[in-house]
Amino acid sequence: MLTLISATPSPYARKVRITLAEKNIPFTLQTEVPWDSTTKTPQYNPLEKLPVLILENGKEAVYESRFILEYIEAKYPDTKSMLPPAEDVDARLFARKVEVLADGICDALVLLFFEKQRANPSKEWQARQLRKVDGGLAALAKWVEGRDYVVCDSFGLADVAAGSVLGYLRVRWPDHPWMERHPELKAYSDKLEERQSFKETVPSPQKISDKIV
Ligand SMILES: N[C@@H](CCC(=O)N[C@@H](CS)C(=O)NCC(=O)O)C(=O)O
Repeated sequence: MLTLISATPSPYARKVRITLAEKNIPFTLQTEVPWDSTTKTPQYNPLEKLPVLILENGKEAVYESRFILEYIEAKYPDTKSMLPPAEDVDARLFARKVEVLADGICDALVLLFFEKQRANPSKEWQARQLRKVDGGLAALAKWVEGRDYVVCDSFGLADVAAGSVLGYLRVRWPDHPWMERHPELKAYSDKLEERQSFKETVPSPQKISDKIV
């Protein structure tokens, strides 16, 4: 059986959990805090980040959410595909572009989260990251306008990635005005959160016990 090292607030890990659930691939969920000294993450990923997908042999692992999703898509061809048909090259590339943008918003949010905890947070650095978040959300809002799913009118990779970052915003950034600014994005996210795979993976904060250096 596969094992996924995951953290409850992680939008990156949620992408993998949603995908495994949508594809009905069984796995053991191993919940950790990647910043704590007890995490097993460095044993499998020299970059010390989760999610990490430990393969069935229990020894090898793949990491980096984007690559894990690619791995699952390639290795489990008999499961529901998260990508448009192979002949629709542009739709496939667009789905991946949406994932790049959604992950980039997550990256900026994570940087902001940790900057806020520093003794003297840099206003300029925070403004720069917030610009990326707001610019990314505005682009996402245009793509989802009037649609239930971003690509090809069916649920797939782009929605996994977009839905994960929007769910992360709800939990970690409840004061961010994205829902008022982009009602279409809120409607899209609300609809996604009704799916079973999303209900099973609603993010929640975690307590970091060790000091991060
Ligand atoms: N680009 C990576 C980002 C993963 C990531 O930043 N994970 C965080 C948890 S949400 C982590 O493990 N951070 C620990 C660290 O950066 O050392 C992915 O998509 O998997």
